[in-house]
Amino acid sequence: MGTTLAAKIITEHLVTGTVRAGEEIAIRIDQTLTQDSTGTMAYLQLEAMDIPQVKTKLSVAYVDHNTLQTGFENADDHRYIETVAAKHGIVFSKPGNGICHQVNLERFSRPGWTLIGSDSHTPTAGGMGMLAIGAGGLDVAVAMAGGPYHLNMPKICLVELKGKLPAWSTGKDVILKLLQMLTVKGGVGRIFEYGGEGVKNLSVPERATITNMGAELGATTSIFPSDEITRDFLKDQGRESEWLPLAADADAEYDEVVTINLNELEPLIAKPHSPDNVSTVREIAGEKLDQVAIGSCTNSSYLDLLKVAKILDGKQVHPDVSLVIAPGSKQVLGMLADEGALGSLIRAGARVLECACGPCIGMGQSPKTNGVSLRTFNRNFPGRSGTPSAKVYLASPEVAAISALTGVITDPRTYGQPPVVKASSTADTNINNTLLIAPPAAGTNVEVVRGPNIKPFPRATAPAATISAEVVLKVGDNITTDDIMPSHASLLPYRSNIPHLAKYSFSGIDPEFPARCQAKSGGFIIAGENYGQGSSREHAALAPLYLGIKGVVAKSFARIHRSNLINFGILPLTFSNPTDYEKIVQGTELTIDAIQDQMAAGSTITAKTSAGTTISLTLKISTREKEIILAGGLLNLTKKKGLA
Ligand code: MIC
Ligand code: SF4
Repeated sequence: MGTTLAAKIITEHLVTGTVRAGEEIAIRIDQTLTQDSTGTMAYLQLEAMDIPQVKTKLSVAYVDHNTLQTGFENADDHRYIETVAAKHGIVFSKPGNGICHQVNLERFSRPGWTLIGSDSHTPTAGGMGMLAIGAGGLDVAVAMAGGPYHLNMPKICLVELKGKLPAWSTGKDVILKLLQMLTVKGGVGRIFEYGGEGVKNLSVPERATITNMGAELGATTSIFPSDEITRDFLKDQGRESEWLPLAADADAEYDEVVTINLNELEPLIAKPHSPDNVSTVREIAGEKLDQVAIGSCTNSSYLDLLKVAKILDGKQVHPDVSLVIAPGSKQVLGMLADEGALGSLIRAGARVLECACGPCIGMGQSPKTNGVSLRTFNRNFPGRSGTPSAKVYLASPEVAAISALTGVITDPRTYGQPPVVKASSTADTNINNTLLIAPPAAGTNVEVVRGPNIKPFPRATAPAATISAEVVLKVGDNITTDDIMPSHASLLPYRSNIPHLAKYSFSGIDPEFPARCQAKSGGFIIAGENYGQGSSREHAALAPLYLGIKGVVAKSFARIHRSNLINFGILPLTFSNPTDYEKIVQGTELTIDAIQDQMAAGSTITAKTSAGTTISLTLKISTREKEIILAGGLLNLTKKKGLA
C-alpha cells in the first residue's frame, strides 16, 4: 500500500510518535513565519527562552496586519519586531511589502519543507507542496528555538478533483464548494490532500486560494502535489533550483475521499455571516452592493488582480459602489504597474490600498451602517469588517470585479467571456526583494527596541488542587476567536498590551463579561461545538487568562485555539455527555476536586455543580499536554525541561 504526500513529508520530518491518525506526533520545522499582530507576543516569548539565534533553516517576520499607524503603537511594535528579528537571525519583511502568505508563496515557500506560522492561513503555502500549519505564537517561538512541533496526527482526506473548471468558475469556488459540503468544522483533525486529474488544470495561485481557505474548514492543513506547474511558478520567481517533484504514491490509501467534479462547479458565494453559508451566485444575484473589496491572502495574487484589471479595463465602477483593492505584495503591485493593469484599475475608479491585510481584519474600509460588502476574502464573521451591522459576502475576484461594475451581486456568466491571462507571467525582472531585510551576521550587537505599548504578558500557573468557580459566560456553537478577542482598527494596535485588550474580550456578545470576570475572580466559560474557530491569535487565550478563566467546557474545540488554551494553562474540557450543556447556566458554580489526581487517573473529570448535581467532563489531552498544564503552561515547561 502506497503513502500519501502529507504522510511522506511528515515521516521525513518525524521526531517522535507514529504516523497513525489520532497519535501524538512531533515534527521538525524547517521554516517559520510570524506576522506583526501575533508576532510581538511570539517574539516576547522567544526572548523569554533565551535563545541567541533561531535554529530553523529560515524564519521570516512579516509586518502586514497593523500598518495603519494611527498612533505610535504600531510603529513601536514594527521597530520591536525589526530589531528582535535582526538580533535572532530572522528575515524582516517591512510594512508595505505585502501579506505574509502571499510574499511567502512568492519568495520563500518550498515543496517538501515544513512551515509553521503564527497565522491560521499559513496553509496557503500548501499550494506548492509545502506542509504548512497555522499555530499559536508560543508554538512558533518554540520551533524558532529549535523545538519540534507537536500535533495529533490528522486523518488524511483525499480531495479528488475531476475535470476542468468551466469559464468563470475558479479556485475560490472549489473551496467554497467544500465549505458548503463539509461546514466550518468539517476539517477538524484532517489534512486535505488534493489529487486527481483536475489538479493539473489549476495554477499555483489557484491552488493557494484553495489551501488558504482550508483554514475555514478547520483543517490542520491542505496540500497540493508539486508538479511542472509548481516548477514554472518557482522558475518565474527565480527559484527553480528549489523545486522538486512530489506526489502521493499511485496506490496511496486515504482515511477519507471527497470528489469534486470541476466541470460542474458554478460560481459560488458565502453569505453573511459564515464562510460555510454558501449558495450559488445565481441564486442571490441582484443584491445591491455598497462596497466591493478585492485582496487578502486568499485572492490578491498577480493572476487574480490581472483578471480584475482586464474586467475593469475601459469601464467605470458603479456610482453607488466603493471598490477597494489591496494587492497581496509589492511584487504584485509592481507587476501590475509594469503591465499597465494598474492604470486600468485606477481609471475604472478603484481605490488602490497598501499591500497589506487592510479591510480583511477591519483595518480601515469598514462598510457603512447596514452596508453590504462583497469581498474576495476568507472570513465574514459578524463584526469582523469593523461594522457590526454590515453584511459581508465572499466570492472570487471575477465575481467581485463584475459586481463592482454592475452595482449588484452578478453571476459572471451573464457578462460574456472571461479575460484571457497567462497562468503565470512573472518575469525575473519583476522580482521585488527591496523590502526584505536579511539579518546581520550572528553575534552582531543589535539593541532590541521596546515601545511603551509593550506590556508584560500574563503567565499561567499550575491548576490549584480544587478549582471552584462560577460559569461567567455561556455561548453557543462556532464561537470565533474574533468573538473571544475582537480585532479591528481600534483594538489591533494593542496586541502587545493584554491588560488593555482584555477589557474588550467578548465585547460583541456580552460587554459585561470582563467586569463580571473581575468581580468573580474569573471562572468557567461554557460553549457549544467548534469553540475558538478562526484566527490563531493567542490573545483569545491570554485575555481570558488575564481575566481569571480557569477552564472552557465546550462540546468541541477548534484545533489551534485548543492548543493555545493548553499552552496558557487553561483547561479545554468537553462534556462527556453533550446534553449536559443544557444543564449548566451562567452563574452555576462548578467545583472540580483533586484535579491533579483526576488527571493522573484518566481523561474523566468529575465536577460538582451548585445545583447539587454531578457532571462528567472529559479532558482528552496527550501526556505532553498534561505536562504543560501541570507545569503551568508551555513556557514554564520549556524552561523546566528544555525543548523536547
Ligand atoms: C485573521 O485572519 O483572523 C488573522 C488576523 O490573520 C489571524 C491572526 C491574528 O489574529 O493576528 C489569523 O488568521 O490567525
Ligand atoms: Fe491578513 Fe486577512 Fe489573511 Fe488574516 S485572513 S492574514 S487578516 S489577509
